[in-house]
Amino acid sequence: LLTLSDGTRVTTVRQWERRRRPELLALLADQEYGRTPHERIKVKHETVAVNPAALGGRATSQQVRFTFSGCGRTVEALLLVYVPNDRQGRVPVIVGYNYNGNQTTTLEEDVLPSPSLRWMDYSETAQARGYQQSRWDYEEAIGRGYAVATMCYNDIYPDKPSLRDESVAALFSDYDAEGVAPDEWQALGVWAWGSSRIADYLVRQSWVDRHGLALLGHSRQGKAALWAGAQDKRFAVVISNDSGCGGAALSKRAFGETVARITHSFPHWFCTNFNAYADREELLPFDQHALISLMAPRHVYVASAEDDAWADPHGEFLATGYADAVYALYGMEGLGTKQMPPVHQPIMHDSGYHIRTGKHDVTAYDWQCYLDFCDRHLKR
Ligand code: GTR
Repeated sequence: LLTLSDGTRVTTVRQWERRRRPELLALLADQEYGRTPHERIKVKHETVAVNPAALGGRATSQQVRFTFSGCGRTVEALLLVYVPNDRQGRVPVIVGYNYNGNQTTTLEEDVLPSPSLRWMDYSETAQARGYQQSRWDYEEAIGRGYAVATMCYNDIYPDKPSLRDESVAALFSDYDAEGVAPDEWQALGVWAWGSSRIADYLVRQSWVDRHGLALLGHSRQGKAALWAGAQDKRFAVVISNDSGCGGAALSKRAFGETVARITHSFPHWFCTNFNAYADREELLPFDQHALISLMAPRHVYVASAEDDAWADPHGEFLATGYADAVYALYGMEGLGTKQMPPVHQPIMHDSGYHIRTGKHDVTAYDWQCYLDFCDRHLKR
């Protein structure tokens, strides 16, 4: 982590920030996630619904339509925000994508279905109101003084290779429907970009503490959250829940999901340069601890689940711990141990980690830990 490509040892924050950090960002873009375009496309925001009596009167919900446009086309996305009614001044915000649509994150009747539902062939059950409400502990977050902002990730890039033309990527001027360049961004890169557009909106709201943005992602969205947080320093806390291969887990362990498996099952997630590391992880010029370390001196929290071997909990723990070297440069405290903690014994320093019992999921226990970690770092 602390050796430049020319062999120079990095011993100061200045060298890290001026030389090594940009070098790693460029490597991750070229070889794994693809380049994020510099071009700015048009985004329009319209508040389509406000409910001051949401969550039994404890919150105000706002639903905001984002219309992205470029190259004569548009893509619509819908942001759902819950803001605590009992607040003094600005509040921190937990930002995260949901999987099956905003309407699946809550039982509240007025929450509109996400526009991308029309692309996805979810069963009635999978798109039903409240279907994934257990993953969104709005009550707890609101009670602890946090707003929550969520959008369906499919609104930004519908998660199928065949739907690339319907994604936000197709709005950029160098988009080529016929093929992708080897270092071109694909879904993970586009999802990460979308999180930054949510941040653009939030930091302009009068109720938002712009220094209090936490980005939370589960699984494939845990991967995208780390990549977004690496690029966008407005996210003061980045939380990766069960992100596994291409997220927090070390690729070179090749334990659970491997580069070969993931690039084969999901050819539209990473840039195509990444395919070259299938069964050849040892050739990667970095590993995922590099991605995690790019959050420093901001805060990163990684979580695993005991029955989620596919995501390689031990590899997620080790990668988080290897990033300690960069926190140390800043005089900050990383995990501070190479010994994996037992279940339900979170480590919460400048970076953090826990493993809980149970399967691949986001649970109330995870939210408790994330809010505890945010309390430490976002509440002033
Ligand atoms: C799995 C995939 C994982 C993870 C997961 C998810 O099928 O192998 O990398 O992304 O999906 O996003 O739920």
